[in-house]
Amino acid sequence: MNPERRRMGFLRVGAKPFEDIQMNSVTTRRTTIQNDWRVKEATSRGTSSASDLPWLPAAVPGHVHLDLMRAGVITDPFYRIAERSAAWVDETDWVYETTFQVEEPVAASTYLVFHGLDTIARISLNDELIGETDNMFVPHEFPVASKLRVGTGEAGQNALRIVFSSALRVGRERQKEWTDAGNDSLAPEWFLWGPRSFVRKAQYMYGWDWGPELVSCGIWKPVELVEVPTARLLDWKYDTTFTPDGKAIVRIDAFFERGAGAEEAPLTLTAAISEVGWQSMEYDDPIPSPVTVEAPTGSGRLQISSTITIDLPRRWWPNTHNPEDDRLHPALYTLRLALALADGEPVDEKTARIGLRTVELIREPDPDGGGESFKFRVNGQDTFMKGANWIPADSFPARLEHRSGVTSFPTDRRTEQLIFAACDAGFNMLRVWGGGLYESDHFYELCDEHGILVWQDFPYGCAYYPDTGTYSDAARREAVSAIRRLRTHPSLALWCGNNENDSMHHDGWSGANEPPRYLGEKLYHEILPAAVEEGDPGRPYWPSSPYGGENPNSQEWGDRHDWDVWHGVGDWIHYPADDSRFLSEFGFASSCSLPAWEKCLAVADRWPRSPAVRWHDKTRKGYDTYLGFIGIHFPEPRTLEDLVYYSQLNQAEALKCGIEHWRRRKGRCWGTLFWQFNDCWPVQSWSVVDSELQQKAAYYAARRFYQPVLLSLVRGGNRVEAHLTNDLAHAIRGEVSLTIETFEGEVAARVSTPAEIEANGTGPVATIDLSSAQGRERDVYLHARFEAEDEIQAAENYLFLAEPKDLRLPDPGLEARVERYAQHPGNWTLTIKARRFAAYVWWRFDGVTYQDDSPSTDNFFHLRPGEEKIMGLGDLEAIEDEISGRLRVRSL
Ligand code: BMA
Repeated sequence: MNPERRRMGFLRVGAKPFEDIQMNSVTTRRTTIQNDWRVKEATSRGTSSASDLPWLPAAVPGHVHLDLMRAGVITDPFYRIAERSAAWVDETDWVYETTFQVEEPVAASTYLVFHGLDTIARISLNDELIGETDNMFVPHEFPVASKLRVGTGEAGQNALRIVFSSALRVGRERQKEWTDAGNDSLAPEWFLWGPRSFVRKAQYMYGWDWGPELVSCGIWKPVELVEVPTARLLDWKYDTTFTPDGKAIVRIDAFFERGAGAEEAPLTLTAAISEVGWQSMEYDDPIPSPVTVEAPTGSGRLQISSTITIDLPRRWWPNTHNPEDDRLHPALYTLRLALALADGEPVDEKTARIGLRTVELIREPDPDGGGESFKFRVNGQDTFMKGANWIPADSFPARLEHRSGVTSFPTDRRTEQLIFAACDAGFNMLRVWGGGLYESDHFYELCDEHGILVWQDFPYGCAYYPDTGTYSDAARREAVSAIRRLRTHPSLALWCGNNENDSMHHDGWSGANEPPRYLGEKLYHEILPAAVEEGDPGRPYWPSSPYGGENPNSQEWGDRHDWDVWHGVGDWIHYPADDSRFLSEFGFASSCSLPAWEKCLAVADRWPRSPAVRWHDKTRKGYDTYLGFIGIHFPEPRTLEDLVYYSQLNQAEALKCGIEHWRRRKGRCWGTLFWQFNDCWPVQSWSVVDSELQQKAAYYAARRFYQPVLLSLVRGGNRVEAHLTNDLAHAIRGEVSLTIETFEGEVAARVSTPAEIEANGTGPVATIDLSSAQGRERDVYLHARFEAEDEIQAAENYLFLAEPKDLRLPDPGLEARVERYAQHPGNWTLTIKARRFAAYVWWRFDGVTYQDDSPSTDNFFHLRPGEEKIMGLGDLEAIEDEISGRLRVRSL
């Protein structure tokens, strides 16, 4: 992808932030309460008490662990095995306090809004209890007009206090209450029916097979005082109809609420749509004229609708699928909604990006056999989904929240870097996995801008959940709130009920300890689909991942998680036995990068079997099995650097093997979302980008195997067949050449043949006989290349005829240099040249966390004899001294 295009991606062209609205007495005012927070241990039930720790300064948004780390009370739990010694924090209750000043009288409708409290909290204002909360995923608000102290100096000081109860302890108590009340139940079990099932809080914080157990608590999203003298916009949705003559009719439904005393005030809502340009700040032409309608009077949640017709709509396409030019950014429009008094005085405003597209989930009986299709049709095109599973990008999600308040320009660089990386690797979908979060607005905005469709799980995962009484009511309220926030994003493709709960129950994960019924079923099969139908009709809903057919994890119906590889039969060579229709999970674990290890290990820990290295492996695989998997294909890791290199190469080959197979099966298979894209701390996991945002070998492999045009190789007996898979909206034709060559560069056999593949098609295009390689399998490699007639599309691939560890590779004679790019002295290039074949060339700057965010770099690649590769490294000015003399290049 063009880096230029990417940089444009986050210019907020045309978007007008709230701060620009002129404040006056009729306008809704939102003030962030961000300063002077402090934290202390609380006694168990609500009052703060003198305990051992003094009051510590607290950051809001934040988490208690982050405050304790800053104060030096605990060691960073990511460091070595410090996670263990932080366990007491989660058994403790914590109190947060601040004071804020209110100088002017406030409107009768004034609220304290908590955008996110993690989780079980009692809130008091000026020593009066104003509310209790127990869901991390939803905002909470409380009317406070009559409770605020107003005045200058001390008279206007308001004391806000939030006491967080230990979510672990409360979860245990609720579990006992549930059982004591005679409900359907099963014996308490830490993972499938433990405290986490009873608290609506991100499930991964309780520990996962790639994440630490840091349950934590805190004010994880901003706190605001919201004054509503006249009215405020609550949320909105839109729906697009494409007419036969090519227009788009956008119907917008906005929901608002009037302030006390303003129930009858004459109000209008103006809706305006303008095109977002990527070329310049000026390119923001208003398309249709704004539409103004009168707002209804009354109280409570009021609805107001308006319709705008766009004569020449530009469609929102997923990344790499725009039929006009696959490198174009998805088209976005800016929608502005403005509530005003009849005389034009502004009352409240919302600005957002919208995209015009259709997304359907196509499930049709398969005439060629059992089961049914499972594919996404975007703007009428069947689209193979290429992507991965997204987990929260930090164990403490507040570190990712916007620091300066919900209405400000988002600043979360980490999420940005990850979405850029997904986009550069050709992803068109991410699955926001059910053990995590409903992500931040910023996350979905980035997905909108970069054409990444989102498969959104509701946050329930790998467990039974109570699903009656207050639990089902709470689930319904949570779903309504999440749906209202996320439904405006063109990237949102699908709502999904949970992660793996249906297959867990079907497969009897709890063994003899079976519950009397499927606890949680009511949520995913009644409450959540009803909430989607009501709040976001038209968006597909899927009860679970995986789901479909009698066996939810079947290969014939719905989506499938293939964990036979890794958790079952083990080695990745078994992927081609899987003929599923949509792979929403499968993966192979590897070590994190050296920079990530350097962050979390002491020098003494830096060997493959040290206790700290093993602590940062939560896969529960058994360390010898994990190392054994590597040893099937690659040499045994003797150093930490070996562990990084060989495990990452093995993972890259694993994903390549599976994904190339499933892309060849396009027509039956319509998607691969591998497990998992990112990490939340430094760890050996299935991720391809680690917590230091270092791309692993499998990330660079993804850049190759997710290209719109893929050339892949399958060995069968004494021949190799080459396949072309074309995800473009037009046919491609050109020439394929297959060459068997020794590592020294002597050609043993070559085949060249014309090749053609229809739009969105796949098929075999060439074969080569292996007899010339017989007896020399360890000394040769197969190189395949496709050149299209249009000279734009090209693809290449490699195949070894022996295991990498058995290859008789000569010294490749690598030469590498980093230098300033003559034409642009701010930019640097890296050139690597091989005299003989170099397998899996890995370069890095020793001891430096270099951020590779340049789409033109590559790593862990092969070089043919005599080949030279020049890569742009971007601007290295800031780290010029750090990297000098530190370039390291290694090959197999
Ligand atoms: C599936 C996922 C995750 C897990 C992964 C690897 O179960 O949904 O829960 O991390 O497999 O075991």
